Amino acid sequence: MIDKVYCADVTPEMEGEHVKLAGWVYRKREVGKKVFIVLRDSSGIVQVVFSKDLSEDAYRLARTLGIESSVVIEGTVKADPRAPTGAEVRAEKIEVIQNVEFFPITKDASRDFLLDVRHLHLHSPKVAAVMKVKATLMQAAREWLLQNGWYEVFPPILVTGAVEGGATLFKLKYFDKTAYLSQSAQLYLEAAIFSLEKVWSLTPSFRAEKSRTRRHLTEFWHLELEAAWMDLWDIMKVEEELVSYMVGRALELRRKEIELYRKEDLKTLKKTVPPFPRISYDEAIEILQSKGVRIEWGEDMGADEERVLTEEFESPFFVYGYPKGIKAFYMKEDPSDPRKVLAADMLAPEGYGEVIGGSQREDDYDKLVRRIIEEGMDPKNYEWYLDLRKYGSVPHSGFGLGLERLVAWVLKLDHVRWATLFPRTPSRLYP
Ligand code: NSS
Repeated sequence: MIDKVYCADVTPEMEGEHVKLAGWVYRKREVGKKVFIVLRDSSGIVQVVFSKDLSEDAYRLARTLGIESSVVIEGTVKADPRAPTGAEVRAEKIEVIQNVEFFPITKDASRDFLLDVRHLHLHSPKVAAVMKVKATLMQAAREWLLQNGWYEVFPPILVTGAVEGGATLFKLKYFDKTAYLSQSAQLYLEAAIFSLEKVWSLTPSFRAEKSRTRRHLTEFWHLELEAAWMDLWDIMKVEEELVSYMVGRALELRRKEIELYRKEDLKTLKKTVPPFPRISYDEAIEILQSKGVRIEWGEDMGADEERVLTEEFESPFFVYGYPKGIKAFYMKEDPSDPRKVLAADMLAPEGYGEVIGGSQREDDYDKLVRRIIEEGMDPKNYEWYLDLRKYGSVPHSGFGLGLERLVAWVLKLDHVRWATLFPRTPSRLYP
């Protein structure tokens, strides 16, 4: 329907214009001899008035409509300060595509029920706002990546080995072999830098995480970057520039949607400007201990510890220089302290915590083999990856950003599952 006018495009300046609208019934009320319908489509809403005097047929049809019915309406624009958007459409004609007698989602629906009927929950403009913000964050990422000379690549999802530990691998039968669902494109991106130097990908990543936290999905969208010739400090700069650009563009292009969730509370988003604060893991442990958190040097920080740490910051920030024992095999040993690796996580403020995990990669063949063995893995399974350290090895670094985690923070959602179309968690595979 190419001649359709979008609801949000109906403005008082269009007074007197004839328009055709197509959408869904969002609200309906009857007052005297009039039916007021708030029509919604992907752009927003507009009020449509049906009066017996103008068109008796349309008025009678409008009276029968249930919430979420799909309709095509023709009418004339009338400026009206009382209408929610300052203009309304006086209906002359209506075509009912489908009348819905009863929409299963009512005001008192529980959150569990909303997830059970997620396919219908997606009708909600408030849910659509999340998806628009997510799309805009990725649009911004693409803009930034293009402007800065990064190549998009398309890595495999069916893989033969772990990147982030065997415990969270999803295993599947691959003819007479075993395959896994990718946890991260990283190892493949590392291979791609030898000709493309700066590469990125957006893929679903899978983690068989049984942990039921507000920041874990079993399937999430993973934005990963990998670059030759960059050390940890270089890649941290890339991270803060990319993330501040994404957040800045979202504020610019999706203010209305963000305010739906955050109201006036935009301070941390506005403070997302480089350089982000940087603290070492050692400092992080000291801060936590001084705040009464029981954690010792060498232990990993979970969501709870990170939440406490975020109280110290008003923008995203970095924690760098983690102990080797709690980080992945591919991270480069810190030449100035072999107990540590050249890794940095980016944490979002307001209790959210880790949104990015990144590091410089171990580029030394012998050290990498040793790390693989130490982690209890078989170097034979990583032969191709080890080859990358034999034929023109270069210093290189990269990171992965969990898109749902970024969205959850930007919109202050209480769980990453609300940041994805159809969330996958240990207890949810349907719809
Ligand atoms: O495990 S990570 O910390 N790091 C990697 O996967 C690296 N191999 C990425 C790389 O360097 N190319 O995951 C990266 C980010 C992490 O900071 C989260 O934001 C997100 O991916 N992530 C998740 N989001 C949602 N659910 C789950 N389960 C999850 N796991 C990681």
